[in-house]
Amino acid sequence: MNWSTEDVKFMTRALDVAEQGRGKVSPNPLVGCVLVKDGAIIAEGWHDHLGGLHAEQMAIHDAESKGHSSNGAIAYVTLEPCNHFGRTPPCTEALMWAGVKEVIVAHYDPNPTVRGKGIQVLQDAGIQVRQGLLETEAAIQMRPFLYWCQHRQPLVTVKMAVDTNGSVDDRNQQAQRFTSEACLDRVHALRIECDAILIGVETVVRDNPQLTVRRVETERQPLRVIIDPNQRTPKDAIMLNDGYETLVMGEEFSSLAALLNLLGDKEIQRLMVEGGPTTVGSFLDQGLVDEFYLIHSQVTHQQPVASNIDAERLTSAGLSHTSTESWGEETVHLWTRL
Ligand code: AOF
Ligand code: ZN
Repeated sequence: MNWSTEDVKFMTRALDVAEQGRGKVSPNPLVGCVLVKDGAIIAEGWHDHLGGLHAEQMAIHDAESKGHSSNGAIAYVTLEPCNHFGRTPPCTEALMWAGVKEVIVAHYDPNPTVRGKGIQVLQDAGIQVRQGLLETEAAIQMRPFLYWCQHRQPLVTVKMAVDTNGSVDDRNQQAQRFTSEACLDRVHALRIECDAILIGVETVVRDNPQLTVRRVETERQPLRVIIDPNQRTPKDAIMLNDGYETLVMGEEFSSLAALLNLLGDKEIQRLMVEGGPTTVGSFLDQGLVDEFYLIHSQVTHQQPVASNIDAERLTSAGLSHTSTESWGEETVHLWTRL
């Protein structure tokens, strides 16, 4: 397909506006839409939060509220318009009703209730449809949704912080944080993009963590999951008493694949593993990690607890080093399954 620089510009904008829903739409994908007439954007919309309008419908409303007619417009949408009655009525009908003459789609919708039908219905109604513009970019943006549609399990993201020698903790002192405030902000921003956060019972016993999102504004908290085969979670653990949901998984879930299936059934599309070396090691050794954020702190522990994570172990778990970022004072290496 030949795409003009104008096409690329408008779809890039649709991808940009979709970002406004980040952390709020799961288990739906991030979706953006712009309406273009005479070479100019007349309206924009995005899927803002779960239960809110779909991107196309918000864009059509936006045009109306600005006094523009959508009749004869071209719609650039990052996801194939839906053709089903879900939490909202079908976007295909909204586009037809609005008189849109052409729809340009970045990525098809792999949701079985929608698959392929959205584009077909629009074409049957005489609307021109082209698909595939910035498809890779859209796939990256909605990766957890696409992953879950395909596997019915969550994408697994690990976060682990290590000191200058690769240690995760200091036996010398009470458990405490050893990364910067700015780094912690980034961790909370990552948490809100995940539907669930998992740790092993060791971490609960030693740190008694909250595992909530506190440093970024949010209306929902990720589900918390503790792997606890021998029922060692203290009854007074914060996570069991703060009013937010926590699942304690017993020995029947020592097979992690079964646990991932269960979370997939609960529409958990992205799981963050924040556990210690044992929990993280099990996920790695079973080849279940899709992304690994390895945070390098500048601190040196007195009595180190080895993470046992190095390039060789990550590589044998099927991961490749894809980027290096700065999170406050820390250097973060991202490893992903390609
Ligand atoms: C669109 N535009 O902005 C989004 C779509 O149950 P619902 O109504 O929330 O629909 C959810 C499904 O619709 C979701 O799984 C995905 O297939 C599609 N999302 N479709 O046309 C949008 N967010
Ligand atoms: Zn829709």
